Amino acid sequence: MSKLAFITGITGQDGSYLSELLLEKDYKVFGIVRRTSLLYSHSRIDHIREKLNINYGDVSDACALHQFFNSILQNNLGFEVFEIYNLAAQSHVQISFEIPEYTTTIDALGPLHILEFIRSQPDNIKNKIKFYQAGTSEMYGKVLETPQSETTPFNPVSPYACAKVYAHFITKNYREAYNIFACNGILFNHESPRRGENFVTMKVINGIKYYLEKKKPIKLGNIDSKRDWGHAKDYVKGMWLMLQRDNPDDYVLATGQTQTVREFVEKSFKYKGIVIRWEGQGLDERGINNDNGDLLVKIDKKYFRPCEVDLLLGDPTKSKNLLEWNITYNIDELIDDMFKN
Ligand code: NAP
Ligand code: G4F
Repeated sequence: MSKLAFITGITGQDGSYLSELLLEKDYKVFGIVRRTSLLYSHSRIDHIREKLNINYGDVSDACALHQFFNSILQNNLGFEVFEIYNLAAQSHVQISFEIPEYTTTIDALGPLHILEFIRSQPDNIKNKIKFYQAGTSEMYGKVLETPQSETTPFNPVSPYACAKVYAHFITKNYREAYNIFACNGILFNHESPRRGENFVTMKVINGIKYYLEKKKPIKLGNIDSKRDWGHAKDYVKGMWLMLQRDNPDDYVLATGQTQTVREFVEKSFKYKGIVIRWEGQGLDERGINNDNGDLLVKIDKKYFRPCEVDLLLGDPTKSKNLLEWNITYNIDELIDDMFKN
């Protein structure tokens, strides 16, 4: 009897770590990749590519998605479980202000296309399908409570977060209306050496490497927002654990610690033995190398968002107690891994 897993967003940061985890656990892993004019965008899964079953697809194309699901089920009769992880998203918050409709199509309607497939299945198949929806702490937006837990109301402040709130509630709705095993993960920021280059942590790590080589400063936006940063490897384990429970539910994954972007910058420079001192205010603020006066950080208004999420701090108590989920990387170990790998 085979354990089947299907991952949308398999070429992304989380999709690549989740694929590795599921292969180790002897799942047959399926996924979709988008057609691109160059293949380098699949580089996060190059090392395991021959072990994966990949088709071209897009979560906006329900027809192709359903055909792929049907062919998997027909070719694996008698399967034990079919776990579907919906990780595909336009996942960049600032970019969602530039392409709100596209973000909504992918991030809100993508999961609905999958849930509709599950709903259409006869009970004997439906009962063996489990669904994971990649929800986010961005849904808390201008937070109404700190720390944020599964019971904290959402108050989204970006097109990305609004789309994810729809995805959260449609997942819950299909769980309750159609008795589908569907879980929402509410994941706080998680990073890794595979993080996309335009998220702030990777931008800082790459920026420091570039400074050491070329003496050029890093340009950043709001450095006073606070984030609860963990390591993606820990978070994909949590996704899998959610689907191993007897009953579906929603869970927060977070470290329970928060830092400003400024503190992340300071810690990352310190890792390379550089002490940064701040001068000026607002858009004129600058980070200076305390030893030699070099300009390390410049503030650029281009990276400010129309609305900002000021403070994220998660309460992972439920996941710790029910999933026995724990983090294995603190912020310093995360920075170490991002520099070394
Ligand atoms: P990521 O690195 O940006 O990966 C996104 C993945 O989605 C990529 O594989 C991308 O494919 C794929 N994708 C985008 N649009 C698609 C479409 N229309 N059809 C099919 N695939 C599509 O994101 P991540 O950091 O791994 O995050 C995974 C999921 O967790 C996302 O849903 C994100 O919103 C959510 N999340 C992330 C965090 C975090 O801190 N990382 C926290 C909470 C929630 P390409 O490679 O072709 O671009
Ligand atoms: O790294 P970020 O772009 O991550 P953000 O916006 O928190 O979103 C990430 O985490 C969410 C979970 O809470 C995910 F759902 C989402 O998919 C994504 O993975 O920005 C972090 C903070 C923000 O306050 C931003 O304004 O850093 C600030 N920032 C300052 N300068 C910058 C920059 N962010 C980016 N990307 N680039 C900058 O230059």
